[in-house]
Amino acid sequence: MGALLFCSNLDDPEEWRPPLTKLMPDLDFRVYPKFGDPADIDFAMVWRPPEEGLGQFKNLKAIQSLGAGVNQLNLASLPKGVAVARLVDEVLAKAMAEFCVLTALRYHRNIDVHERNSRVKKWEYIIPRPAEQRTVGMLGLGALGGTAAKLLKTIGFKVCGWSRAPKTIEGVECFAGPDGLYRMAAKTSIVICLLPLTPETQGILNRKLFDAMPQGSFLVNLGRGGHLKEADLLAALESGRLAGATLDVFNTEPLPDDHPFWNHPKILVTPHVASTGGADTAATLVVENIRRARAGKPLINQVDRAKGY
Ligand code: NDP
Ligand code: OXD
Repeated sequence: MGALLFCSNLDDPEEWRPPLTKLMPDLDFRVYPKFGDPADIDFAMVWRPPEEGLGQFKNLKAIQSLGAGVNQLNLASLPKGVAVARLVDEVLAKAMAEFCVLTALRYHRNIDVHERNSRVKKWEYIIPRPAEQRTVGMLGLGALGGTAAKLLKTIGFKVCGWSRAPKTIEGVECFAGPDGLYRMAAKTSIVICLLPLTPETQGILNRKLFDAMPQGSFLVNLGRGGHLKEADLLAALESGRLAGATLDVFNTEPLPDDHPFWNHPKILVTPHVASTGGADTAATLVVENIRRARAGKPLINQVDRAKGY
């Protein structure tokens, strides 16, 4: 039987080893760079591939991303014919949906303004509006965006969503395709990005999108740093086109100390914490994928390498 290679500069292998070996006691769990004979490795759990790539593992059947996103794997660089799966489950999706509700309510109930006011002892009564008068737009209606859209709906918000292929979700006004994006943006004063980062979505949070949104709207980026044109955001906040932004993901993480986002009064920086899956709950899914890979079956959450997500 083959061995599993664990390779991450972020994740602790000792968090994964116990739940995986509990479910699969004969699992041969090896941690990069001490993997022994590369020919033994048939399954890899990876956040970012090592610098030399994964080409030396000639018997590799599948790669389990340690994230829900896979852009950091650089799909084109991975050995051809090897299946790739994303790590996303109900626990992660629920935590992400909570974060979306939290950020949407923070803007909807003007908490960002009250936070700023409280620093300068300013008593400003702003009449709260019902959630039904606010439209939130989700960019991405997949495992995460779709779950968040439904939870936002239960709060009372009007919810719109945008995907690549047309979709139907009860209670959510769905848009698709490039022109659908701007039709949706015109209706939504809080846009939340939960897209995968692909060549098509790179830089999609840009001036054209901000100009299509109502004056004084809000942006929440939970996808990847590469979705955002940073200079366009700063200009939109400066002009008042956007009234605030919450950013959880960045081109360089941790965000460098001298980055202008840190001290910006209208930007909330969070350190890639919108959601995360725990090893304990996700181990079942990983073990199932090890079994499937070894049996030559499609993986759970298998990525379409041509589409990039
Ligand atoms: P999915 O693959 O399940 O869904 C992706 C969605 O984006 C789909 O609705 C898809 O459309 C849509 N989409 C993709 N490309 C385009 C396009 N060109 N135009 C319009 N819509 C497009 O992904 P998840 O929901 O699981 O995850 C989304 C992203 O969230 C991840 O890739 C990752 O970057 C990020 N993430 C962030 C975390 C954080 O803590 N900040 C944690 C986990 C993930 P269609 O349905 O038509 O295919
Ligand atoms: C991600 C994750 O892909 O944290 O961002 O899972």
